Amino acid sequence: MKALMISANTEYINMPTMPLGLACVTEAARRAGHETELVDLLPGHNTEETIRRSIHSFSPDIIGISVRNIDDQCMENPRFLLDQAKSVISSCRRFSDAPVVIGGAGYSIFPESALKYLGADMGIEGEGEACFPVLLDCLQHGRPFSGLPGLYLRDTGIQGHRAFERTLDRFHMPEMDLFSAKAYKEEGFWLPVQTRRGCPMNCSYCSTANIEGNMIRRRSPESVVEWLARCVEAGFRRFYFVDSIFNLPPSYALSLCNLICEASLDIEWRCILYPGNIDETLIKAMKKAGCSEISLGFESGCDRILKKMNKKFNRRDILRASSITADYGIRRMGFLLLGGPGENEDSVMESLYFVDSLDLESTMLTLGIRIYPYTKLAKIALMEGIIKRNDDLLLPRFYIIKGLQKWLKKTVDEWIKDHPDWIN
Ligand code: B12
Repeated sequence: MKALMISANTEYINMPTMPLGLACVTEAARRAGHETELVDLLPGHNTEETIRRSIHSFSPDIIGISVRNIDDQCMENPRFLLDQAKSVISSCRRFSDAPVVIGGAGYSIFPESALKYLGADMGIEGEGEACFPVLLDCLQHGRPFSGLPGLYLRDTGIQGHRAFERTLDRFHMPEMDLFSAKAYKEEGFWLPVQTRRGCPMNCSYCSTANIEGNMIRRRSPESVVEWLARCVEAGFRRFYFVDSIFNLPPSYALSLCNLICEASLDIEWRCILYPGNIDETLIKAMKKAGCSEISLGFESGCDRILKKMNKKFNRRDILRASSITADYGIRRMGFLLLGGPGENEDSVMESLYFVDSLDLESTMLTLGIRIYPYTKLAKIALMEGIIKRNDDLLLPRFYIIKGLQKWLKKTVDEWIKDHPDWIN
């Protein structure tokens, strides 16, 4: 089968992101003997023309499209990014009769409603490496799709419950030719690398369990380092560990860092650090292995709110994480998510002053929290009448505690004026 794989994301918000997930699925399909071509629409200029040309020259039997972003999670002025994917699908329909299959993080949070909204033929919820090649085989040999794990059809819905591969080494990491590095050169980029999937932390607002499940599944650190070494050989030097939490479990993170050091890879990397239970030995090893920046996802600086968010750390832990990383010269970007359940003027001011005292290199402030299905936040929002039972939440809905919005906006605007390194 000839599978044209398209990454629909054209957003530069925060940083340009290379389509690692689509590359993983493409790698799996070609290792299963199918002919593939990957088109990354981000660096291009004329999406419709790029699609037309790719379809014309490749003549695909099937088109796989990766849907990363639904929206930008900005309450004040939300941008609904799914329409970009919708127009990519329309272009595919214009130039080809091949069936269109969608997947990706954005799709997996809303498998039914996103499929309906986007008008694709099928969707694969969760990781695509196992199901997509089997789907291609079924299409090639005219076999039925029933029972395929995580597959949704537009007309008949789910075909089989999604599966979570326990040993990620069963899925090959993508070869470098799947990343159009040259096209990204001008922007500068951090090559994404994933070592683990799944998050058991169950933060009250988070959608990761919907996307990757709540059990940590890993690649062996050896296979990750072997891949990094090949990337270095191919000329890549900067990496972004896209695991939801880099330091979980800490023993895994430590082995990974030690192996990177042993391999003498001269690389620079960033990751997302959970502020709980930080051990100096790990931070030291991270620095030695090339970590230059961490995203510290604490979200609040008030213990009462942290508890409500189901965070397993407190202000003391955040302070410790921040000061140890600073001691090792690692840049720190902090995140504050203000206006959630239980928030009041005191807790907001406590957070602002606390984060100010950390003296981070930068802080990202978000007002209001995007509500995702199956979360504790969605339950609270339903109880408080902010959302309705039949609201599928595909169109972004936000939680902001009643009565605080105006004051919060004014306070944050004033705060940011005096803090040039804070971003809203
Ligand atoms: C790391 C990360 C970032 C990093 C990215 C760094 C980098 N260099 O790539 C940073 C911090 C920069 C970032 C920024 C943003 N992010 Co972000 N990010 C993530 C995170 C944690 C991991 C993404 C990732 O790379 N996963 C690893 C790859 C391998 O997995 P994958 O892409 O999901 O692919 C698998 C499957 O989905 C599937 N699949 C993928 N494509 C396809 C295609 C087909 C055909 C099939 C069958 C299957 C399939 O198979 C793949 C392999 O198993 C996710 C949350 C999560 N746990 O997924 C959020 C997430 C994707 N981000 C999200 C958002 C919103 C954003 C921002 C808009 C936030 C902002 N306002 O700044 C920006 C947008 C950036 C951009 N330019 O597009 C949302 C998207 C949902 C939504 N509401 O839109 C997520 C889901 C988090 C959330 N809130 O729920 N992000």
